[in-house]
Amino acid sequence: MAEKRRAPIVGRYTQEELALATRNSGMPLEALRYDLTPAGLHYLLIHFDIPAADAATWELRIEGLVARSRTFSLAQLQGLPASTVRVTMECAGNGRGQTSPRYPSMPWLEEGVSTAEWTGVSLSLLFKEIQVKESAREIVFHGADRGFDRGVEHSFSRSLAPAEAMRDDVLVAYAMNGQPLLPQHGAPLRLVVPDWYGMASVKWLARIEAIDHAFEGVQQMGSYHFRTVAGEKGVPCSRMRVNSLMAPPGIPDYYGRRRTVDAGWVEILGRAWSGSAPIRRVEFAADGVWQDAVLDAPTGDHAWRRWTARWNAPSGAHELRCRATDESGAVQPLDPPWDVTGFGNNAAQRVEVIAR
Ligand SMILES: Nc1nc2c(c(=O)[nH]1)N[C@H]1C(S)=C(S)[C@@H](COP(=O)(O)O)O[C@H]1N2
Ligand SMILES: [Mo]
Repeated sequence: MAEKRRAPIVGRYTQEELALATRNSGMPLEALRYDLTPAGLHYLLIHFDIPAADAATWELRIEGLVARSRTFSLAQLQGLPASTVRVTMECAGNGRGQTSPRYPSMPWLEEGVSTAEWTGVSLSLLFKEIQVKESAREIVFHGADRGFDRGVEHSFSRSLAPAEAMRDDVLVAYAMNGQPLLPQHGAPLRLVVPDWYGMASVKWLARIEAIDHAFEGVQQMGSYHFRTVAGEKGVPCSRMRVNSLMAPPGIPDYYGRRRTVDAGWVEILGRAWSGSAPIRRVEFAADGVWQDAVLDAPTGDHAWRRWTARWNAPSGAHELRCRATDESGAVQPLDPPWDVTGFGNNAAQRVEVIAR
């Protein structure tokens, strides 16, 4: 595939980045207080345009290396046994805007993450009927949205290995938080792949195809790889790295977002998640002094975990941070890990606060 990678940027955001940032909203960090992000506050990442989609005539075609190709209407899928899964989804590019030089793309600071309850049909249930052949090497999921990236026209399509696609918790979802999907979240149908970065959860899902080779689509091979230098093959982005955020305490300044709190005891609340292993520990720091945060009970195998910490704030300027560790032993780094296209930045958050 032609690699016409954009040149990295040091310094001010470009008009193109601002256009992406206004189309693709993040979750306001105060929404970390909700176990489930209300649909209208869930972050958004839409590469092209939201396609015109009519739920009454929408069809999902499953074909390729399968014993029985089939086309399902939405009503047919809704007639099958339903599953609901609570999923924390994070954009692989979350944190890109904090790295320098940065790759010209969606300049997330840290707000490209949210949690929703998705309802739909388990893909493994559909596959029982369709029967994927032994010769299938990958399952490709095609979205109905289309556009260009780096000069190549394509639909947003992604693939998974059959074993990954067959997991019971991988859903063809038609509802979010108990309501029909909103247009911006993939109405009327989307894939939801728990634990993986968001790009795997293909929205406006129109076609599923079993193929006998590695899928080479732009969104599969061109993008979504960890690469230390441009042009190298790299490692595909898959499961979310361990990460955490706090809801910035106190009240913000309108323009600079800097926080003000009253001196004395401050309750800090946040969330921690990892697509690789359960959360083991969260630490909170004020001015570089780390303490263990208190973890709430988990609310699902694929959802973020709430944590709290108490901080006795002396008057003056302070820097707050938090970092999580998962059961694999992975811990968030203090500085952004280097990646050419700005994927997977799970560096510990920094929040500047003035206590008065
Ligand atoms: N068809 C399609 N699916 C897509 C995308 C897209 O642009 N088109 N964006 C992906 C990316 S990069 C992310 S992070 C998630 C975001 O899902 P959300 O907008 O519902 O939060 O959708 C994924 N699925
Ligand atoms: Mo993303």
